[in-house]
Amino acid sequence: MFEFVRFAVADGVATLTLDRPDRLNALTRAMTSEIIEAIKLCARDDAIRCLIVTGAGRGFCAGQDLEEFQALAGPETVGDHLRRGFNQIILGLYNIEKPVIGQINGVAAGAGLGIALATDLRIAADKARFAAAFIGIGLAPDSGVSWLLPRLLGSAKAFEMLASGGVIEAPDALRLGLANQVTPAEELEPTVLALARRLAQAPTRGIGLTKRTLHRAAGLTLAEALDYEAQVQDIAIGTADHHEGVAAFLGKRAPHFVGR
Ligand code: LHQ
Repeated sequence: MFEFVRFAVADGVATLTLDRPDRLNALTRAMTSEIIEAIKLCARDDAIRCLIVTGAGRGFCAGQDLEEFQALAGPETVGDHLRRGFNQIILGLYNIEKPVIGQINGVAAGAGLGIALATDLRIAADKARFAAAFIGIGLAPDSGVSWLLPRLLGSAKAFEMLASGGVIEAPDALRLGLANQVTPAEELEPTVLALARRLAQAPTRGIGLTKRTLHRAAGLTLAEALDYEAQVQDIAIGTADHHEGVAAFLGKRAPHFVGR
């Protein structure tokens, strides 16, 4: 179905693998369209209850394919290129109301850093690196990095990383809160798969609504956030998984959540 990504679904877990390993999975137009399409597929399919995003080979994603970008001619501005392409990937991952795990197998640079930051949980291999990369080619951050990075690192560290073009290695990423967990490279895939399978058995609607409230709260006062929480809880209380969770607790048995 796709040429530049691999997309597989098993046990409620979708795995989206960026698949141009000889270019460290740098993003071409065609690959960008495929990623957007795969995210839409995940959003539409209720049987998918967790998404893993990873890269083939030794890189996660090296951002814009600079060779292709150099060769692109036409009336489209860079701004339009971003609006049509990378912005849709970032918003798609951020807004999808299911858990998204970034399986950060190697370097995440530029727009690839943006993709990593747009996931909900980043589990990194010990050899993974996070590189802003934009300043190395004289650019300002894009792909959500200006918004997501300071929220994770704080503004001073984010500026340092962006302005210096410095690279953050996996152990520092863990210490700074950029990665949730770091594993030896050979343990990355099984660790992420086990986590994804657990999340795929969890109350998916509740997780989706958790994302919604966290995102919304970022722009609200406490009083507004309290009101928004109350609105969202009115939705959560009507889910099958809420009823199952309470019934299982009172019945002293393990819950069986169906994601609705
Ligand atoms: C690549 C790339 C790449 C093509 C490695 N393109 N081939 C938005 C709008 C418009 C324009 C520009 O950008 C954006 C947003 C952005 O994403 S800006 C940031 C763009 N990305 C970069 O500037 C990163 C460029 N890459 C690097 O700095 C390094 O490759 C990193 C630090 C990612 C990894 O370094 P190494 O581990 O030493 O690998 P390498 O450099 O040897 O790369 C392996 C191959 O992949 C190599 O090809 P080769 O034929 O020599 O084996 C690279 O040329 C190729 N590659 N990134 N973005």
